[in-house]
Amino acid sequence: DIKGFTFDLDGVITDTAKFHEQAWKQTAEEVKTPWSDQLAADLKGISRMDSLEMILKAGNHEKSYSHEEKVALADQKNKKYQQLIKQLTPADILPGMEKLLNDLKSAGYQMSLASASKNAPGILKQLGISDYFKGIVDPATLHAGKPDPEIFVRAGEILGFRAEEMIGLEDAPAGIKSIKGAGQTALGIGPATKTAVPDLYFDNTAEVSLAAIKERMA
Ligand code: B16
Ligand code: MG
Repeated sequence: DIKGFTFDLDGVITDTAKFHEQAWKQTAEEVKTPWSDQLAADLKGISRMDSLEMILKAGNHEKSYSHEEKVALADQKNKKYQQLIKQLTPADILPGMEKLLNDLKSAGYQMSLASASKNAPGILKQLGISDYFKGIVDPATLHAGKPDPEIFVRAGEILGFRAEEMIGLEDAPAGIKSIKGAGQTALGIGPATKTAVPDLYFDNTAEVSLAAIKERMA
């Protein structure tokens, strides 16, 4: 029996991807990496430092950046990002997601957050939905980011259920791999997740409801 849900944030609960993209684009310009939709898609769910490494690699830079320079570039990106997410309000919750959280809570399910974002606690606050979650994994304490299972294992530990009793929700292939590695049921949202073969699939957040999930699990 399903008892809990482990949620990704960006792309599942709210679309912060557009702000990440806007901020990373500036970094890419600065280090002269050509921007592409593929690069933007590959960065989804990937931690801040790993994202920077991918951008540097995509540019085939002759110059190698020192650790200090990388930290400075990542800090710069985060400042820009934090500036952009100041405008987030409850109206920015993706279609269907507040109803889902509400229905899950009413039905007695427990929820935790498995976001790679160090900005996640602030984002939940701005969206007005912090109280739905029993806890948030602190990504600063992880040894490896998505696709490693660790973050969803930890989100499961917050709830205290067995892996088979939990469903993880993700919009990125790296996240689906992480959920499956943790032994939870992987619910994929959007065509990009198909490459990682989610256990349950929905085209968009509006289609994800407790009723639809129950129907497909039956
Ligand atoms: P931060 P998620 C991820 O969020 C984003 O998809 C990814 O683009 C970002 O680099 C990562 O969080 C780290 O975010 O720089 O705020 O710590 O999809 O795991 O909710
Ligand atoms: Mg995501």
